Amino acid sequence: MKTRITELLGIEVPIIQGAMARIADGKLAAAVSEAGGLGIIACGGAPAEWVREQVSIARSITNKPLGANVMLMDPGAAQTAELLTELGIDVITTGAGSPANFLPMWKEAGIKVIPVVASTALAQRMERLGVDAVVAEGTESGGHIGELTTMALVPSVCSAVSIPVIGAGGIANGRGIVAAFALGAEAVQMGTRFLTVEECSIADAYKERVLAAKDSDTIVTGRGSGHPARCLKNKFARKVRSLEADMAAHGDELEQMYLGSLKRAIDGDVDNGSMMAGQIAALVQERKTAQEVIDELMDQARAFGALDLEQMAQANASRGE
Ligand code: TUI
Repeated sequence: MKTRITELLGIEVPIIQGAMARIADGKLAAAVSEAGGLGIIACGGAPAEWVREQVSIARSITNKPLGANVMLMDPGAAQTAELLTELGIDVITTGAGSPANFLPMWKEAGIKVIPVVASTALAQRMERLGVDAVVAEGTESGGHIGELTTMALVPSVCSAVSIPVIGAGGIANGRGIVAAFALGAEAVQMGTRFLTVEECSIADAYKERVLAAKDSDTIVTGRGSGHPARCLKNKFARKVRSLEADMAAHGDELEQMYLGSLKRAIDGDVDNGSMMAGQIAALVQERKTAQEVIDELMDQARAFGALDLEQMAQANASRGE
């Protein structure tokens, strides 16, 4: 199917795999791209050698368009930004800040740039800078989050900008895709839905927690330190929340706890790790391949017979005319 996003990126279905820090590697991203969506390698916190290796792994699996994410709070963001340009990545998404400093370099190299935004004001600033599209990510998402819900953010961003908008946060099935399009999106980004696919390399114990999660099983840590992040409830998250009640007394201890917390989760320590996941983990109930997930999502979305996704995307593309 065609929307402004599938045309812009040269992909077959309007589904982008969210960049999940320390999780979304070359193997996962390649599987999603090969299935017709856009796979994204998450470079946040990763050394240059790892990024180089993952891009090479992905390229050995697929020749289809491939993306990478630069986490702007990462102290190594500038180095990653340059490396990805050198490696000739097709698409760069950014998170947790403004990519203004890197934009001229990326555009010069012909890279499609898609910042993730959590507010309408930032979406407008990004459009003025000349980005290709934005991901409007609601607070239902896993990982680092803003305040606004997808339901409020996506239509607000769509009314304020003319570039295409990708909806994200709380989307994991065909209903979610159709809902995002109804709000004005021309594609969706999903992270949590891809946590349990075969090509995702996290420990089985983490996957089992995602599969078992109910809708009330996520919690937001880090509000106290100004870096809110949604993860599954566990011993780690509860301890962080209780220490956050008194930041002055526990700031140092919290910093120690966060060190390596993503890696612990990915390695299967479901008690002491931070298992990032979105609220929609409740809907993720099976293990499939990336190809099976993408096929199922598109079948489900199309099954809402009265709602033609391509027609909706065309209407969304001509908004404001
Ligand atoms: O970036 C994300 N999600 C992430 S990053 C990440 S890595 C991490 N590791 C450990 C602890 C915490 C994080 C995990 N998940 N999503 C995109 C996103 N960007 N969400 C919200 C924002 C955002 C917030 C404020 C973007 C810009 C912004 O303001 C920038 C400005 O200049 O106004």
